[in-house]
Amino acid sequence: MHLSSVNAAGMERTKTMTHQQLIVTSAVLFFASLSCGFLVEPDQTQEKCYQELGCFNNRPPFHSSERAENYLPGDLKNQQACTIPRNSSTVETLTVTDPDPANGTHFSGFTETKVIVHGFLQSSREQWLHDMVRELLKHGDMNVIVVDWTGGAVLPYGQAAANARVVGAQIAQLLQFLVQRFDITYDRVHIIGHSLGAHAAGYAGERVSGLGRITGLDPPSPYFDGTPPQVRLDPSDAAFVDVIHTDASSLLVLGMGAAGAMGHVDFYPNGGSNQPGCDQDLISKLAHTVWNAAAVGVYAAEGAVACSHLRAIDLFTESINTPCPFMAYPCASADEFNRGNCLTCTGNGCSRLGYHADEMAGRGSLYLRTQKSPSFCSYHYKISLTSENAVDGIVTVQLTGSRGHSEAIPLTQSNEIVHAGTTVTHLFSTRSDIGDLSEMSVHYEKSDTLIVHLLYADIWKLRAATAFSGETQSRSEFCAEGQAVPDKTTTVFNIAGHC
Ligand SMILES: [Ca+2]
Repeated sequence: MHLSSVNAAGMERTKTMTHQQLIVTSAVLFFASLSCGFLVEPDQTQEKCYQELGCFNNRPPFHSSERAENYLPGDLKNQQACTIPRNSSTVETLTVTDPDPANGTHFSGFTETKVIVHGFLQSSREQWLHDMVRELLKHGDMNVIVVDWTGGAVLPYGQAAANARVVGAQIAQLLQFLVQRFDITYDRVHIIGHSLGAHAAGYAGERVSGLGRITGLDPPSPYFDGTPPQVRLDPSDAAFVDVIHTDASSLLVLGMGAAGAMGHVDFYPNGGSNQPGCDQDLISKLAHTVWNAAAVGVYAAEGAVACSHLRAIDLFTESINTPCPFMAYPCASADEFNRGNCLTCTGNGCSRLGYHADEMAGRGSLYLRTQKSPSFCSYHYKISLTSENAVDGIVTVQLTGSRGHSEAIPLTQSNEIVHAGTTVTHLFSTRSDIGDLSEMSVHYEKSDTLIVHLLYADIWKLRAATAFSGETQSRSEFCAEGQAVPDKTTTVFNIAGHC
C-alpha cells in the first residue's frame, strides 16, 4: 500500500516496531504496578457536588500513582462539630448545615479558637479527645471545637482519604461562618488534626486565607506521600504548620505516618518511627502482610499496633501544660542525634514539640527523645567519656542534681568497644528535671566472653567525663581524670571543683 522508497519503507517499519515496543513496555509497567499493589483504577472521571461546598472530582492530582484506588468523596453522614464552652463541661453541637450553626452556644469572638479533628476509624467519643480538650481549657480561655466525621472516617482507607477533602471544606465553611457571625479572625484559629484529620486540616487551610496554625499529629503517608501540596498537608495551608511524626515506618511494616517533612517545623520523637513502650512484636508479626487498604484498616483498628501512630496525640496533649519544655533539636539524622551530637541550639535552631512550638523560632526537621510512658517529656544530655585504656562492655550512667537523681541508664544496648585515648559520646535522657548537676555515677560491666577477658583489662580507667545539657545549654565536667571503674562496680565522680 505504501508507495515509498526502500529507505522510507525501512523508516516505516522502524516506526511500527517502536510502537510495538511501547505497547510491550506499557504492559510490563502495568504488571509491575500490579505486583506492588499500586494499581491505578481506570475509573472514568467523575464529580461529586455539594450545594455549599462546590464540586470534587477524581482527576489528577487526586488520581495518581500514589493512590492504590481512585475514590470520589462519598455521602458523609452525621457530620457535625461539637463545641465545648469555656468553663463548662457540657457539650454544644454545631451542625454545619444549620442556618445558624452557633445559635445558642457560648462561642466567643474574643478568644482563640481550637478545632480538633480525629482520624481514620475514630469518632469524637475517643478518650484522647476529652483529654486534649481538658488540657486546652485548663491552659486558658478559648473556644474548642471538636469535629466529628465518624460517617466518613470509614473503611476502605482510600474512601476515608477522599472523604477528608469534604471534611476540610466543611471546616472551612464553619470557620467562614464564625468569621461573619462572631467577627473572629482566621489568624486566631488553630486546627489540630490526627491521622487523616491532619490532611483534612490542610484542605480547610487551603480554602481560607490566613489561617493561624495547623498541627498535624502523625499524618498518614499512604495516598499522600509524593503527592502535590494541594493533596496533602503542607506549609502553605496555614501561617504556621507544625507536624509530629511518630509512626513513620516503611510501608513494609505498616507504619501509618509520613516520614517526609510537611510543615514549617517537623518533629521526629525517637527518630519519628517506632515509639518506646509500643509493642514492636505485633508490628513485626504483621511485617509480612501485603500492604493494601484492608491491611491498613486492620492496622489502624488495632490499638496495640497503632500505638506509635497514637503517640503523637499523647505527646501533644502532655505538652500543653507540662513545665517540661519538650525541647527538640536540629540534626542531620536520627543516628547522629542518638550519639548526642545535636544538642546545641545555635541560631535559635531549636523548638518545643507540641502546643508551644509556635512560640519558638526553630524550623525544619527537629529531633528529641521521649519516655515510654507518661510523663513522656525528657531532658537531654550528651554524655562524653574519655578512656585511658581499651575496654569492651556495657556502661551505665546515673546523674545526680540539685533536684534528684536520674534513672541509671545503659548508654548502649549491647557491648561497646572503647579504644584507649578515645572519647565516646551518647545521648542520655531523663524523665524529670534533676536540676544543677552534682555527680555522675558510672557502672561498667565487662563483656562476658573469653576473648574479651583475655584482651581487655578488668578496670576501666578514665581521663574525662562531661555532660552537656540540651535544655540549659550548659556543660558540666566531672572529676574523672585518673579514676578507675572496676568491672561490675559503680564509681561516683563529683562535679569539677568538688573533687
Ligand atoms: Ca495542602
